[in-house]
Amino acid sequence: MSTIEKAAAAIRALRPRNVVVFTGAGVSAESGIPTFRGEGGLWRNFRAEELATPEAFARDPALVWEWYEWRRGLVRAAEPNAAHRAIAALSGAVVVTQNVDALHARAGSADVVELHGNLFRDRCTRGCRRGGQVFPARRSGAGFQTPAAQERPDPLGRLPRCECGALLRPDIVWFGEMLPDDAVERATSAMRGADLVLVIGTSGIVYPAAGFVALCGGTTIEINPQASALSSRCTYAIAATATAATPPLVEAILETR
Ligand code: BV8
Ligand code: ZN
Repeated sequence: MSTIEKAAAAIRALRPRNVVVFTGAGVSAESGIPTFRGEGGLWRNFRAEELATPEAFARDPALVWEWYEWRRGLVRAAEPNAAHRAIAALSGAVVVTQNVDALHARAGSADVVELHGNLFRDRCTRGCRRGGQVFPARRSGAGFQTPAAQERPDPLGRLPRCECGALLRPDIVWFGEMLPDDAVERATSAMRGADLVLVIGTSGIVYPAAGFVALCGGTTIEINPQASALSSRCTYAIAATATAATPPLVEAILETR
């Protein structure tokens, strides 16, 4: 019996009522979005840890904006894959994602907790929040293009600014920054109440996100072609890709409803 079949049998026996799907960059890999630490994980020869920091933005906001606009272009050109779509078929499930690509929402998942923010939202560096909302994603299409570094006559003058005059920044959690309180609360309560957590496509390296999985007292099933820092703590570790293993596990969950 394969590990997928064993895990599916366990799901049928469990008849889970509170399902959480915890995802990392690997769930979007088959949509063509490079992961952070896998092969091809270099983002246009930058590492996330070099640019996804407040210090990098303070040092060279135009470079950081250029990097995020490049990533926005990648994600806009991508489509949710069979794993995102299978997860979206799990009505009532809470998706707790480390990803900022919004592909779960585009696939139709209704209850998504974005631990690390959203690539397509901006926010004011001075903290303006009209009505408690962050600024909506700016115009679609080409989005914000910075000129190449050497042509930046007045980079700050060409960067997106809030109406208060301060720079806008991507509404994303950078390294060294706290996760949004509401996301932490929602993820904590979902994990604590879960009788089944699918852990899909994460190396389990980044904290505090990776620590949420340990809050689940129920069955945890990992899907990852490589062993991760979470594999040994999961009830089942399925060495397969997200699009190969997620649909059969979702089917087993739906059969129990
Ligand atoms: C915090 C948004 C504390 C950015 C991200 C030193 C200095 C500063 C901080 C630290 C430090 N040491 C440790 C820390 C803490 C740090 C951290 O954990 N660092 C790691 C690198 C060690 N964490 C933080 O900084 C967090 N904040 O700690 O604040 C604090 C305390 C007090 C006061 C103030 C602050 C904030 C972390 C959030 C960072 N932002 N994203 C952006 O996207 O630009 S994290 C980034 O990594 C992404 O969100 C990504 O999702 C996430 C986690 O990575 P994974 O998703 O797991 O991706 P990865 O590439 O690693 O793995 C992919 C997996 O998929 C692999 O296992 C692969 O095998 C698998 N895979 C591949 N293909 C497939 C597949 N699986 C299935 N199917 C496939 N086809
Ligand atoms: Zn402002």
